Amino acid sequence: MKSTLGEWRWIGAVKRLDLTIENQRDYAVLDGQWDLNDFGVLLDGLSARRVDESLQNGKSSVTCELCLADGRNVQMIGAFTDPRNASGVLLGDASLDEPVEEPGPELVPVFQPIISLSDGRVAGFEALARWPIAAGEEVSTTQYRFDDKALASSMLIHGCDALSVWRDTLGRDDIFMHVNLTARDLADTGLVDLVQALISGHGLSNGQLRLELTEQAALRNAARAVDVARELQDMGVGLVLDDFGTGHSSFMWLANLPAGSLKIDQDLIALYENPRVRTILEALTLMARRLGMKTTAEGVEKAEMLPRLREMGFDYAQGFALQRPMQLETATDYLQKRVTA
Ligand code: G
Ligand code: MN
Repeated sequence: MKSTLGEWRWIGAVKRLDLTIENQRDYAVLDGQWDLNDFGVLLDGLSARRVDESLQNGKSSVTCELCLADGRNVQMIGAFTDPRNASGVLLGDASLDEPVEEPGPELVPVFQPIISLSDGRVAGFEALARWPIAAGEEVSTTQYRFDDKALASSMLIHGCDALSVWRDTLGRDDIFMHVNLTARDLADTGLVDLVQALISGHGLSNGQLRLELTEQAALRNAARAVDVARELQDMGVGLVLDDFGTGHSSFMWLANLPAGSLKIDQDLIALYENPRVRTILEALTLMARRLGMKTTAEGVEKAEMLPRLREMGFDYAQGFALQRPMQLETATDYLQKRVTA
């Protein structure tokens, strides 16, 4: 598993990379203030070039895999806070005693639209991870010990990148992006810093970035989850309770978390014709509205469900009946062309 090793800061005016390593003796060699050429000596040639390009080009986000001369990998993740300065976190293998992981295939971010049921417009997207097709077969995520923290960081970066592409190329700054977080991500002290760096680096508006949490994700440390959630909310990040209505979703959770919306689990949505389920769904949307929250029906597989869900009081719908997850280019095209349902 990767863990946060520390932080990095790039000061473009003096072309200096400051690395702060926290409590990780194994990585002490990285700690300090570096001239890029000197720093490059610690890395293999390709990594040195990647760092150089990422920092000198000033692209809004920075995601760099650094391969140290001893074979260990460190990820440098973050964003530019203005055209010359960037900062972020360093992730690496927790200890030298752990075997070095084989790198998995690189994930492909895909985006599934969330449609407003009142007018059929695209309100936002959920960022999802797909692994590339290898030798004609989809690579299952379970085949790889892919690590939660790196996944969430990567999806946060891709999600925020997409929002800035849509703003810059389509003039759309009214679109939101949902990114999924796990319990590990919530507990990671680097999360808030990374989110802050991405929001300011991309100049995102309040409420554009929304984090999806399942109750299971927060149960392990509910008090900390609520603290982190409040901190994120103060930064203008929306919170979404995912898979609501199944598993352990409880009303304490709803009472304590400052969430702006509820995603109702697809198993419950699939039973929308059952009279008891219908009553439950109507009560859920009413309760959400009274709490000032929006509701999304997820896993909508049939078009005929859309008017029914709207009658039941849902604000948004997401599912294969509307659109499958798409890569950035296709999603951009879709967003540009689709005006209403
Ligand atoms: O619960 P969560 O929001 O994380 O669900 C997202 C997952 O649901 C993704 O893996 C996505 O591909 C999948 N998904 C999206 N739409 C549909 C749908 O209409 N039917 C089913 N079965 N799965 C869907
Ligand atoms: Mn989700």
